[in-house]
Amino acid sequence: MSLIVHHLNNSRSQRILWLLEEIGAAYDIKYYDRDPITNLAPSALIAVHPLGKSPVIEDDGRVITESGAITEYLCERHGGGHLVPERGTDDHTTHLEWLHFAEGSAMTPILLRLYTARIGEAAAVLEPRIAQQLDSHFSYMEDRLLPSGHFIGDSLSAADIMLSFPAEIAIMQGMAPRYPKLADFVNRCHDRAAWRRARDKGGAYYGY
Ligand SMILES: N[C@@H](CCC(=O)N[C@@H](CS)C(=O)NCC(=O)O)C(=O)O
Repeated sequence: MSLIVHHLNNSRSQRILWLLEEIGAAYDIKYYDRDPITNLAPSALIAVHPLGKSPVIEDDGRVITESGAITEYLCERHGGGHLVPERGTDDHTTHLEWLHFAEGSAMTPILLRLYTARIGEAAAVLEPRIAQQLDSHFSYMEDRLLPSGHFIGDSLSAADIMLSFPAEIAIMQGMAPRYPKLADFVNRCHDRAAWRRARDKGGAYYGY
């Protein structure tokens, strides 16, 4: 089989497994476990790509990194037109915006909070700005979720899959009461048969 996902437990690569299950592509998984103390990826991932991060995929020997790029690549190469609005439409442009918002914008305050939480009082001066940015990004998602339960159109898109990761973090951090539509969105993602297949194949995923 030529398509391989280098998959780290409890990580963003879970949504790549989900995407592959949704489009019905055949793939193999190479598993990597986070260090139980540092929570970092093992050095074996550096042998795959210098950044040593996950997800990384290999397709016919071509190594590809970055969730957003991997998602676009897999949809185009193996997606058969599923999960992406028709090119040239306004929905396609909106889809690109959301797909890249997930890593390019939403993850920034999430990661800042993750790191500053470890240094406690020393980070107090940054806290108001981080809290404001977290609320700004999650509120934007909450407000733009459509009555269909998706970010674009009436059905699941690749952008929904990308956005599921920051949405899951909001819910894991206890924000469901503040963002109830995001909480529903996460529940509906997890109810999908393809999501459950991916979870079963991927192993540990934050207790979900
Ligand atoms: N923007 C990258 C982020 C990749 C990333 O940071 N992955 C995390 C997993 S969620 C990772 O590999 N962390 C392990 C480490 O940094 O050692 C993407 O979306 O692919």
